[in-house]
Amino acid sequence: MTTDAARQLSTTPDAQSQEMTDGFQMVIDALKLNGIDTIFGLPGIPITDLTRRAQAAGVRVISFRHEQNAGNAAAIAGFMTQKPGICLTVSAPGFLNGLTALANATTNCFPMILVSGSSEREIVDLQQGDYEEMDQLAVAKPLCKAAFRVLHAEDIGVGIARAIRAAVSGRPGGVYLDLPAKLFAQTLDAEAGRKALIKVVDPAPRQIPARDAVQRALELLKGAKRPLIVLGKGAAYAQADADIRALVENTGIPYLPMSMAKGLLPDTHEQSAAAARSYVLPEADVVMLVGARLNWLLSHGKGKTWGGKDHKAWGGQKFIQIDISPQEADSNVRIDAPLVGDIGSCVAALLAGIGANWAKPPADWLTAIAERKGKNIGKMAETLAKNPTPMNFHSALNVVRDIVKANPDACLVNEGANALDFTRSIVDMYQPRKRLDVGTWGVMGVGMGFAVAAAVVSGQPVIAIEGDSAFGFSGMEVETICRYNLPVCVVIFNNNGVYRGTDVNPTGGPDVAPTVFVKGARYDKLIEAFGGVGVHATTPAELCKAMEEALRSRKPTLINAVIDETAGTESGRITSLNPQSAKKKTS
Ligand SMILES: Cc1ncc(C[n+]2csc(CCOP(=O)(O)OP(=O)(O)O)c2C)c(N)n1
Ligand SMILES: [Mg+2]
Repeated sequence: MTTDAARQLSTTPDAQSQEMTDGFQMVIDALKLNGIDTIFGLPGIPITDLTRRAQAAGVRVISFRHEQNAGNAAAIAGFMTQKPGICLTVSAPGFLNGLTALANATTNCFPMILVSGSSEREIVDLQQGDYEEMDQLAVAKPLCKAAFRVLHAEDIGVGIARAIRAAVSGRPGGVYLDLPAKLFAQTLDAEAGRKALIKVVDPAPRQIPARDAVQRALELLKGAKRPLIVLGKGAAYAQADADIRALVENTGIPYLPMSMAKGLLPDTHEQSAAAARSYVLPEADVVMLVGARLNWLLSHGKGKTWGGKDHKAWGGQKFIQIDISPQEADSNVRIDAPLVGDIGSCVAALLAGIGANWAKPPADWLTAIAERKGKNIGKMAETLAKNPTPMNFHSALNVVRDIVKANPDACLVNEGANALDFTRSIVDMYQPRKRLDVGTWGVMGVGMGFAVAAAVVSGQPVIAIEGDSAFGFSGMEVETICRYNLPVCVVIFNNNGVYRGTDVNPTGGPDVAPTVFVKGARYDKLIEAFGGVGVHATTPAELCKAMEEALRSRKPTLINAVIDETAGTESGRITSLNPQSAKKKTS
């Protein structure tokens, strides 16, 4: 502990008349006052003492090896708890390392606050070349929901209150808070400091939908012959689990969960139409979107996926869209009944209107879906039962699927291309907010940050299913996992590369193809360097044994699961997004 910190902590009530506080303490006090008990970060000038003193003050400080991973941890902690996750970094390069996570949080509507120390304003603004000089506020602004800078210690309370409100109110997102080095050292009378703090009252106020908008939505739903509900990540975030389930069950309408809404209702629910997705999207006549945006993940609500004649044509659906942002409707196609408000309030209002006597959807619609589902699930069961050598995605995921079923409390982190797509479609989730993945951007690198935060926030075991490429983006955090002794079981689906391991260099030169890694790499050895458990698994039986043991022991574990290097496809399920030149190949 620094002498400053020791002095601070040893201040007795008797000395209260001269009791002073400082910028460091004000930041810690402001966070604690607002129920923030964890900081994800990476120390260095000017925030090293802030990390020490936060820990001394009882805040849990999780120290990472790279700021991007700390940022991703903060973001997913925000998603899981509805409290803004805090990522703390040093200036310029540390800030920039955290910025990708901040931008990703904003894109995904995860509430987080990137708090970065910064260099001396006078020097930065005159561009005189300070240590880690950068106008961080200006850089952050276009990439987040709001950005603030605090110059005076007495404004720290306001700065943190504004950051919290911006992060969690309305549509949640990433917020940047710039704290210049000089701020931390400023002192002020402790009593004045205490009075300048703000405990934010009702940081995410409910937004009640208008009655006529609810009525319009209900009318549309009532007239539907082939209705469908789409549950998005926003619905999972809302923590309105019981009401959302009641909405689905009381109406009897089939539903599709988006990736991170899996488990909001158990994926095995009879009304889940996930296994008949390609049938229900084009066939539905009224679609109710609950916290789901019509972005690329839903093919923008148009094109062949939705029954349109070509990739730009609209299908015939009418849409009801529940969203907290009044600007979301009509972003891609016409929304016939926008319902603006927080998801909990909107769903509660709909439920009240639906009552007990709502007519279930026509039987022919439900039967047609059930038939497709049955057929597809049967086909998948056949594929999963095969036991090829080497192991492929399916035979490995058959194991993961059973392990997750037996451990429904565990969080499932997932990234990769094939490793992502196959896991999403094969592994059922049973509880809300347990599936944490690459989200709106399909970004690689969230894996270990998400895994650390999920373990810290939930106290439950975490299973991370990682493509070997995906893992590489955050792999050094296995040291963090070991250091904090977190119950994380990382499973690397090692197919020797990005998408597959079979590409060859067409020139015949010594460099391998751009998508190919060292063949037969032993990722399991990495975690052993830090005292964790490493396992090399080449069969489903070995994988099963290792995962069961990891979940039982709660020891940090990394399983190198060897997957057939020919098994994957280019970009997984989104091959079509790769640009194809119209130019004829000459060779
Ligand atoms: C930050 C970032 N960089 C690059 C990509 C492009 N990309 C998409 S998936 C992927 C890796 C796929 O390989 P792997 O994780 O091994 O999964 P596999 O398909 O082999 O199972 C990459 C590099 C991305 N999505 N995000
Ligand atoms: Mg791979």
